[in-house]
Amino acid sequence: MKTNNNQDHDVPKDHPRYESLKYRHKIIEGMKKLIVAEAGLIAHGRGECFDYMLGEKTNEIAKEAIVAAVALLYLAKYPIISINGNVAALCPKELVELSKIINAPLEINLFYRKKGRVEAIMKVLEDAGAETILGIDETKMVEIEELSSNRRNVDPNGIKIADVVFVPLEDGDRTEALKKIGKKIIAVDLNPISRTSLWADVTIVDNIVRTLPEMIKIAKKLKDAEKKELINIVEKFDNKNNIQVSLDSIIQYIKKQKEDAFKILKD
Ligand code: PTJ
Repeated sequence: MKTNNNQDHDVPKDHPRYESLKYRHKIIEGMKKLIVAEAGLIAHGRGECFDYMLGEKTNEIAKEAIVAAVALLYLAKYPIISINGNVAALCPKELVELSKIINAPLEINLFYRKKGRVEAIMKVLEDAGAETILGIDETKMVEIEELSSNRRNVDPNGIKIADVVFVPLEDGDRTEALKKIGKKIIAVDLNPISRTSLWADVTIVDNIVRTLPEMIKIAKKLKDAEKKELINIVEKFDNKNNIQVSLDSIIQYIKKQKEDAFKILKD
């Protein structure tokens, strides 16, 4: 039997699952460097499963949600980008670029606290060009009382005062708590019926690795847009419809696979 001794995770570019394996290995490497929590591997696997059912592409409704998300971030008084281990491992450069374009600080806010994780995430963001990172000084943190998880400790100059919080890849408890204290939430979640997806004001049902480059593109396009235009985009966006259409995409994709799945065996 052939064994796979490939310990450095080099994936041949012609591998049919190259993209997916590349990001899987980024998560594994991230875990070895303490950036990603052990549970982050499981979260990633759950995401992969939904991504598969979305055809591993950014669909039209996700693109609409991305435009609404960017408009909402531009309209915010204090927008903030919340960073966890998975996003930091998958797309640090894009997080930093988006943060600079829309002028929204990055705040590290972790579910699984473990010694060395904040520092490891800080390093990967700094290596990607981040200048200011919030959520790093434990002594200055304040609590969000409505939340019982580790995520309740937030930066007084970040999530605490933010009116719009961008939470890529999130657990449901915090989204609910942040909503209850009046914040607007933008979430990226491949699972359209997670509690985060349902609670958020704008849910981008897509893979964060595709969403961030698209957000950067739209952020550049809307940079000089008038406030009226941004308000119009946000008002026209309907998150309930967005989630329902995302679920329809999954249903249609599965139906198509029911017909087409075995065709690949003929190639
Ligand atoms: O770094 P920490 O300590 O803050 O922990 C981060 C994780 C992600 C481990 C923590 O927040 C967690 O346990 O999250 P959940 O509850 O597993 O939720 C993660 C959600 O993200 C699930 O609904 C997944 O389907 C979704 N997801 C996973 N990978 C991606 C994704 N959504 C978008 N893009 C992905 N690449």
